[in-house]
Amino acid sequence: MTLTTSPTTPIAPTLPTETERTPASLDRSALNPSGYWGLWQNVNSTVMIEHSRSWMERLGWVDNFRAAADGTLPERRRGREFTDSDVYKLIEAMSWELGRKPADARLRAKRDDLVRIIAAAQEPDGYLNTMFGRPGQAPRYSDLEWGHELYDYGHLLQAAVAATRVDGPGLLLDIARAAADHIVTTFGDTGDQRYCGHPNIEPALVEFGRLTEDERYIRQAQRFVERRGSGRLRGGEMGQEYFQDLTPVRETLALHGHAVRALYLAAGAVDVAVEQGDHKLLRTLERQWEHTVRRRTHVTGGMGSRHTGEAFGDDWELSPDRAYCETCAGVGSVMFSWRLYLATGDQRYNDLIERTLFNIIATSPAPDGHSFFYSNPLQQRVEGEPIDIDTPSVRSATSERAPWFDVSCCPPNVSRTLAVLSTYAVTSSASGVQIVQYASGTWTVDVDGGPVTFRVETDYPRSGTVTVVVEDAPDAGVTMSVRVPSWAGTPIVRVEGSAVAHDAERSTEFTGVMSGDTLQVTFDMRARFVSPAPQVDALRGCLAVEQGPRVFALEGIDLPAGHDIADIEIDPAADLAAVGPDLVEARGWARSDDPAAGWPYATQEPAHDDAFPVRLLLRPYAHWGERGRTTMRVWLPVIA
Ligand code: FUB
Ligand code: ZN
Repeated sequence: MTLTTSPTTPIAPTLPTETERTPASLDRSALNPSGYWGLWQNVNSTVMIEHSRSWMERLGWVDNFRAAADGTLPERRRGREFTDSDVYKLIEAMSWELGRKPADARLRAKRDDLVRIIAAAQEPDGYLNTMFGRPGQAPRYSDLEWGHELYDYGHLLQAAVAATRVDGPGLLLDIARAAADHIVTTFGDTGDQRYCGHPNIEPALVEFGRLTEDERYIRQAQRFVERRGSGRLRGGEMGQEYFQDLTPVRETLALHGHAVRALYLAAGAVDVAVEQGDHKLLRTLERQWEHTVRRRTHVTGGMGSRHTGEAFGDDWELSPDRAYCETCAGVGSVMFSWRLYLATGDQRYNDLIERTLFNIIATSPAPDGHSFFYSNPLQQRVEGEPIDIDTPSVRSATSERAPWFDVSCCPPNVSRTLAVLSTYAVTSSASGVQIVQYASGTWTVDVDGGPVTFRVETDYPRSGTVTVVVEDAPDAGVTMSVRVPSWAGTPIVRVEGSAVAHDAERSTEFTGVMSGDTLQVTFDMRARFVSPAPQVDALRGCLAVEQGPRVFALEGIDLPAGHDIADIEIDPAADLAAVGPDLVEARGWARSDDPAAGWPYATQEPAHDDAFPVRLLLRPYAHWGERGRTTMRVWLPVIA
């Protein structure tokens, strides 16, 4: 079997076969460990990955594989039906980490141990799942709606892609190839014509096909994408929309149903469109993205308006307190947007990635990496109950991050994303280098004429200055561009050296960049108000505050004693002031509830003479809940 892992193949999760833009490689990039994202990577590497591993051991999710090999299933099986996938996601995160830190022998030993445990559980025909198929268990593929077998394989294949791109072929590739062959045999043209209740196998099969240069896997992904929407899944109490089985992908106008499912499917459909050169399908997916972002996405980039079904809502259904915004939906959104950016070069996709990274992915884990938000609502009305750090939590209910969940898809999803962040920051094409996310670190990428090595120095998002120091460039010079975020206006640009700066489509382009040049852009980082479209009825009369790419929030803990966050209104006429690196001051009013009013309705607007002025301190939404249980809101009512 040929493998696309020559020394020049980048190490990254998504590598389209034919592409103008190639993601940076994990082994040729490094985030500065004291930068914003470098710090997160460090917490991931030193705490989060091991935290997830130990919970999976403690709860028996790894033991399920041991029991499968021992023949002691189903008696010993523990956890929800999809826990196999979490072990695979963990292996993926560990593998990418090994791409960053190949000398980490302890991590390698733990990863390899997990791979051996999984290998022992695989059936001779490639089938691998701890929940189905043995005496006493439901038969294989007897519950495609809820069983997650193909979803689990998706994570297995993605883990194998990571391990193989990092280390070359090994046992995990063999396991994944046997599983992928089994899938093609079972679900091919002459086989079972159904598909999984939870998409994920689609992007995974495409990437596995790219890795192995085996068209069969890509064609199987295409089959799964094309079949969906034919109503072959039993809708049950959630209905077929939950599974994206109401309309074929090509006829779907906006993402709908369960948000993570919809986003993974969309990501896989982009992969299929790109590999098949299917421009019509690609355009359809771009339109789905446009509609979803315009009408079904929260200001944080969060997706999923409904707790019921963890689902997208209808157009404009963006209520802040009921927002679900699962962390995994944030990961899925990054996957979808990243594929569209690679396919089109359009910077609006990177804008959404940035928003989602700073306001969803960075919100989920606590700074110490030991606890997580599963859902990310934009308003918390009550402090909620204290979390027991020794007990898995239900998905979400309180204002504290939980150490683990009965359904713990999110923590390892964050881990696998953080580990590869340097590859999402920079792409290269024959003619140049594109810096699309700002993080301090170093990168080497290839362009026509040779490698380009540069370092980015910035404390973004705390400041808006991004400095690119070019250490090595081809003698003929290179073109480098820096994305200009949609909120940023025209940046201030400085050059030291021979490069020349131009305004380009949603970026600043530097031509004729030589070794030794320094390029600098400075974005306006003044805090600003943002208002919702009038159609978002749940947000009428409210404003939010942003600074750079970050959304800010007011927490009850910062209010004067005795005030409920529900009593606060913001004054849009007063200036916003940055009073600290992560602190914005606004002016507002506090009004007391009047129990004598009897109920919350009156024929007249409330008068202002019962309100008194308050100083409002807003902090990045990503940091909310870090100082203890509290109420919180992003959207603040404007004084009446
Ligand atoms: O079904 C597997 C995962 O569990 C989903 O992606 C999450 O939304 C959670 O329901
Ligand atoms: Zn999740």
